[in-house]
Amino acid sequence: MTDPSPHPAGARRLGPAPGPGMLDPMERADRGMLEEHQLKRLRWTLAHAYAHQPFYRRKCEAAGVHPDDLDSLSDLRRFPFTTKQDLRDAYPYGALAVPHDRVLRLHASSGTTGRATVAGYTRGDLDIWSDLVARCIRASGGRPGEKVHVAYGYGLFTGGLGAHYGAERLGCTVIPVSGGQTARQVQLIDDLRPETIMVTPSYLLTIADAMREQGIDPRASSMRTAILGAEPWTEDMRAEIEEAFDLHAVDIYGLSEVMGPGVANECVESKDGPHVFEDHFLPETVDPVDGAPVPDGGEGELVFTSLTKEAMPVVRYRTRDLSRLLPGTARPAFRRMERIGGRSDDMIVLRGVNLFPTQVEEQVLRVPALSPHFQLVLRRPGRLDEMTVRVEARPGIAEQERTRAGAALAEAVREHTGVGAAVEVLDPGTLERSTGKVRRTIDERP
Ligand code: DLL
Repeated sequence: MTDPSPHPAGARRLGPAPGPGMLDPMERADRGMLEEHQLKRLRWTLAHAYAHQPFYRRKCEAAGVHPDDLDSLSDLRRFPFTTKQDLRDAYPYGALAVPHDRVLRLHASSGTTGRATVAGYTRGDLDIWSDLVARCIRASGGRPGEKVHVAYGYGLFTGGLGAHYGAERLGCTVIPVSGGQTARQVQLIDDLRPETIMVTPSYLLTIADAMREQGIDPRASSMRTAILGAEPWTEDMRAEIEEAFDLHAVDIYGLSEVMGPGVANECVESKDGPHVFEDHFLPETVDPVDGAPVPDGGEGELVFTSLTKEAMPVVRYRTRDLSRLLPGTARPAFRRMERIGGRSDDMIVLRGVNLFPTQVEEQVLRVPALSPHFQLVLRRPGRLDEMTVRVEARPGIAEQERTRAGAALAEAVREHTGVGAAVEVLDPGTLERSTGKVRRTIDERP
């Protein structure tokens, strides 16, 4: 049997809400006011994309719709989607809707699932992006005057620079470390004493291990807030990280095609999934197979329409991220998105069963003798696919206990996912450590 979770869901420790005076007017608006605002901005976006994005205009013409056909927000579903393939076909500059001399910066998506897509930003876009990331840091518990350690990678990836300018905008001192050089990260955290860290959850675990190796207790660190995203993570991982560092771990979501980090962020006073910043991004959920609308509350692929972006507006962009839209709580006008369980691209299909690495993560974290460092290896030795979970034991776990933990994990994975998997329990420190977005699945199938 699986050991019971050491971190029962619902035991979340919540942080203090920002005072109403600290919020942007739109964070305090009511739904009616927000929707009025959205409709105005949506009209502008559709007209802008139609006039300046030739690929999107062609799609509209083929579908027989024109921006003037939009009378209400619900009319948006008559408009065609924008897909990753559309943006790839437009590579490098075909999706830009303003002249080059108005584009101040370019970023690119990681390109892990094919050719990269390029994103451009005008001065106005960069300004709004900074405002929104400042909003994220505030929602997470960060305050002006504090220090923010940025360990998201700087460069074409939107994580580093996106976090950086948002922290400056809020009035924080930024420590722009970028990813990698883990020993140095530890030293800088110890010396410069940041209150907040912005980093991928997997890399924060790497940092925790490195601290312990250097004889530093992560719980004694100055950090009180961790703003974690860019990859899927689970509620159990939140508990693991909060316990390891004695801080609040909060979820930040975004994607380069839509802007970068800051499309949605959790509020530390509720920790119940990121609120989508609907004054700038209109979310929908659709059936990932046929694109049919999925009503709020149902699971579907997230689709975003930008409402204010100038350089690269996106209309109904299919993210491939699976989630649900839920009513707002801490920011009542903004809908929340359920924590992303996975991207349709990361879904493993094993002997007919669909599985996301996060489902295995949940089970790993419920076995106390196992560390959160794991990898899934897929092979096809004969005719059938096989999956091996390679997971590290926590330090100081005896051989016998490891064997028991491996068996417990194998059983939990079978019970909760329907997939039979072999489990290899490895020595601590064996698996390659993440310094950015973690790669959980090694697919060696032909
Ligand atoms: O990862 C932007 C970002 C940077 C977000 C820093 C948060 C923090 P891309 O490289 O374009 O942009 O990758 C976007 O990463 O479609 C999701 O699949 C995944 N992702 C991002 N945030 C989360 C999250 C950045 N909080 C892709 N939870 C998205 C789960 C996330 N997945």
